[in-house]
Amino acid sequence: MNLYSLSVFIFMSFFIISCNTDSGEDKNSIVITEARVREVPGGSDITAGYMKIENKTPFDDKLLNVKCGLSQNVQIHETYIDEEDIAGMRMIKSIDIPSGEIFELKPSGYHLMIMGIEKGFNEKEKIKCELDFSKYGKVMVEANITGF
Ligand SMILES: [Cu+2]
Repeated sequence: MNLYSLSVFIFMSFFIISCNTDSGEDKNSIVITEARVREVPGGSDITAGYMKIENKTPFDDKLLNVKCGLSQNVQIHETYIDEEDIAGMRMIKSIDIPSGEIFELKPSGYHLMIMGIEKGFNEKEKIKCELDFSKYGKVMVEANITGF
């Protein structure tokens, strides 16, 4: 059993609160809603980010890369269950987002792993993130900070 993965998984399982962020209704665009980052508990330099990504463009696209304020190191993670029913998570290179579909990054599923956070932040702040898509290019989003 990977204790680290398990503890992070349990830790994230408690995080089920979501907040709304600004949403665009533009046709032919990629629309991000409910972007949020979990507040960092004392002593930790790692947290998770979640959001909904709606591909309103006529082409299938791919999320390739994410950058966020406060951290130089953001990974796209998936959660998996192994043969022994143990949950873990691992980095993946990209997420396919077909035209017309909504892909949700959520607790216990796909998520952003924001690592190496340089300082703590609290719920009054917002975190700017930049998402880079294969065809659509870059999308800026402001993520709310949420607590437990
Ligand atoms: Cu992760």
